[in-house]
Amino acid sequence: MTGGDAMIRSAVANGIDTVFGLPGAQIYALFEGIRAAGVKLIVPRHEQTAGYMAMGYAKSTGKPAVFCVVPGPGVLNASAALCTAMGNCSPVVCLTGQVPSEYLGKGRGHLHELPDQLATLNSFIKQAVRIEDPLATSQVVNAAFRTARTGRPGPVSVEMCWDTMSAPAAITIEPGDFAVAPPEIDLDSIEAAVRILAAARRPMIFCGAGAQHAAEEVHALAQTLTAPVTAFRSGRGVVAEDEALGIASVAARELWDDVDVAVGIGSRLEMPFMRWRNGMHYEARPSRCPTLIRIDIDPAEMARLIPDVAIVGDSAAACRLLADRLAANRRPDEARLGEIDAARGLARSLIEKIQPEAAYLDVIRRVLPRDGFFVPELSQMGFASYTGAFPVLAPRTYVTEGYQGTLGFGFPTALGVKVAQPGKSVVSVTGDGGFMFAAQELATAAQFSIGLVTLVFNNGSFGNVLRDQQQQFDGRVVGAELVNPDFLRLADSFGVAARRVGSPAALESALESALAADEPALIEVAIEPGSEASPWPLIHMAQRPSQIRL
Ligand SMILES: Cc1ncc(C[n+]2csc(CCOP(=O)(O)OP(=O)(O)O)c2C)c(N)n1
Repeated sequence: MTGGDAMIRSAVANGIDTVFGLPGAQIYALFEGIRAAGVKLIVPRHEQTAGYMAMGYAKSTGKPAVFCVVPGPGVLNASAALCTAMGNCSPVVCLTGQVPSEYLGKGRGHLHELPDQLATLNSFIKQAVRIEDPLATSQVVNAAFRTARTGRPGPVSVEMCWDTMSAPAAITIEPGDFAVAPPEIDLDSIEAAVRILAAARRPMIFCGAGAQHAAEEVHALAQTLTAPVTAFRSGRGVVAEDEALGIASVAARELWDDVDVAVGIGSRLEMPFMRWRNGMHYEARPSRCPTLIRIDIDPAEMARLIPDVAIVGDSAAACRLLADRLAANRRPDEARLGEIDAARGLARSLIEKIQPEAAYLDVIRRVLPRDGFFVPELSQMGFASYTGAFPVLAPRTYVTEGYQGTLGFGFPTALGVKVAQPGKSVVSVTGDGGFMFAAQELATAAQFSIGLVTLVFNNGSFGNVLRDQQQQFDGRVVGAELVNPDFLRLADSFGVAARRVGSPAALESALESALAADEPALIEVAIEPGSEASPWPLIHMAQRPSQIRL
């Protein structure tokens, strides 16, 4: 087999049955390998989408996903997806090529040559490696999958030179490497946390992406403590936000000032320490802070934000140990449940003032099944959804971009989510600006029958920028107004069904029928430019929400 065959067969040995990829001469051997192995291939119209689709696949399943692109410009086209996957902890594996081995490092200017692709990638993804010896292909690819899944998950790339990838060699494929051993948990740290939590009066739990696989154990811990469980983006849905202990950010902020012990689970704790405080000021050891317990698989996190008790290990195992040890020490706290409910009610009354976003998000929540997927964007609807205006009801169903805030990730990522979740409803909720970053992928949706429903909220502007500029620069607007295509005719020309609506009620029936059809669909929602209430007072909350005037 060729090196390319071996790369694909090794990916298959690691559980891969679908690849997102865009071909080119240097990686023809990879595509021949995809064909020979019978792997499903989805070909988008830009490499960024190959990366985002893999990210959506990985984020919504918790399993690794693979994309294949040409080196140099192909890899760089996918680089925004790769840095986003790094930020949101997606185990994405990029298989790519390289110049012929005799040209490596010569600077001769061979096709797709970068001065140092490995160094470039290694500066912002988890690891980039090259297969130097074709006979070691299986071991290198297995190690790449292990790296992507071990510790804090993240993107990895594996490259191979054009000549070695194309040449036949006597390569053996070893079984995939599925056993990822988490670090052993130091029981002293568990005991220290138990002592603090046993006496905690108003503990609160913050989840991040690192808690998504641990829903049962987080529930057990939360119930033992009668602790509200909250999250900003990546950790939402671990505890459903319509359960007694599940709350989104606004309700959590209302309770925060009285919290005596905060427990971070697989979370960077961006919300309390960067959003609810001065985001320009960095404190590794925050002042004015409840006692802080952090559970994280990445020991480096404990230096970036220093807790009182650091538990390094798998969050499911750590929560189980804590819940078991605390069960005898704690009683259900009815009064606390009342406080959580009151905070939820207050949050709802404030969120209802964020119009029309709240009304549209209500409709989407009503129509989308509990286990349906919602992929937001950097947009008025997306930002408003952070507040709890869109309650998240199941793990992994709210697929976000994490701290990179990458405009344009939403539609292509949602395509990948739908490929991974063919039997589930998937909705991409985007602004007109963000949608146009990858609008041509309507072709991919049509060609591969990806039944994603995309809602384009069209306010004819980079609305967030428009409002910021109007508010901060005496009404002067620079570079925020857009001239858009006719989205219905655009979608139609790609063979994608499209409708335009202008009210939440009209969206309700349009969304119901689009989801029922389970075919690629675009719904344009016409929004008067500048008419959206700003969701930001309910995102950067220096004060308790009950003191905020909207
Ligand atoms: C890659 C990238 N480029 C630029 C931005 C800055 N940015 C954030 S929101 C936004 C405007 C989004 O406009 P649109 O998608 O139309 O949504 P709206 O705010 O109008 O609802 C821009 C330009 C960003 N976050 N990411």
